[in-house]
Amino acid sequence: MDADWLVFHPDPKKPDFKLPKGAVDAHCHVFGPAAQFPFAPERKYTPCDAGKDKLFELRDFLGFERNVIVQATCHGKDNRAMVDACRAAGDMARGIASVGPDITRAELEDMHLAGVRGVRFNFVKRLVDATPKEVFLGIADKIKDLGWHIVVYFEAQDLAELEPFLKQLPTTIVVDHMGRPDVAKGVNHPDFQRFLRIMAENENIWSKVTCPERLSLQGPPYDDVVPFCAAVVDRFPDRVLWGTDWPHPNMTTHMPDDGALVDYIPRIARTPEQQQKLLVDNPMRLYWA
Ligand code: 0GY
Repeated sequence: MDADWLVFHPDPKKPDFKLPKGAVDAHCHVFGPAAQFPFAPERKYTPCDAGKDKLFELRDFLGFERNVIVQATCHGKDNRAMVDACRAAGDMARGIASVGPDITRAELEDMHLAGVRGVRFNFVKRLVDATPKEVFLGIADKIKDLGWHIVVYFEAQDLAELEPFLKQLPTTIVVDHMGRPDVAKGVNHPDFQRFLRIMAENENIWSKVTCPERLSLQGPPYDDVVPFCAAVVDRFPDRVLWGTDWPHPNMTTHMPDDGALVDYIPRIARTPEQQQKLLVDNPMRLYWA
């Protein structure tokens, strides 16, 4: 792994917040293990091993029932580690793949059988080389008949330029980490208001209210990110998802305690109704219907 890589928390706390029955960790990854599933040559980082067994252990420890495993960029378009984890979990996991324009229908159907329900389009420059939008549109066309959706990862400064592209996508869209707002600017800044407006105008756009540990300038317990997550949950309670982001790739300041992250949930989804939608009803509708 990279010399400065931060390894996931070895001993997270048991959450005080009791997750509702059937809760889904809707954003997490598996890394390798590299001896079985080598990392991609084009990767921008080399992580520690964080395989499916560790993920399922954490799922059970925190009180989740299901996972949505998102293909991590360190595995490029080689989805074998993610697909293997989905198969091993049986019906308790779904996957999001990264694919190229040459993907065949048979390959997509095979992944569908394993539990894959979407593809990820990544615009974060430190993670991937740029993919032309026409290529993404071609992939969108290939996956839409399977009932899959598209997860998009971008940073706040890119949203204005991406808006017309998002409007062209023919499926449900799930935005990672609220489009990574700059929390120093505050909820009322035009950048975050643009994100809320786009969600209001496009009912096919969902958001993960995830990764306070990435967005926070203050560090734990991430007070500065609460208003952003809460604003999205309050306005769009039927279109939000939550996940741990375990094993937390590319953290540089600190490694979050996954149990403390679970305790963050009632601060951003403040009623039992919001929590039920965020953790159970929404992910079940999108991934298991
Ligand atoms: C995340 C965030 C990051 C990395 C990846 O696939 C990835 O490599 O998603 C990041 O570095 O911001 O969602 O895990």
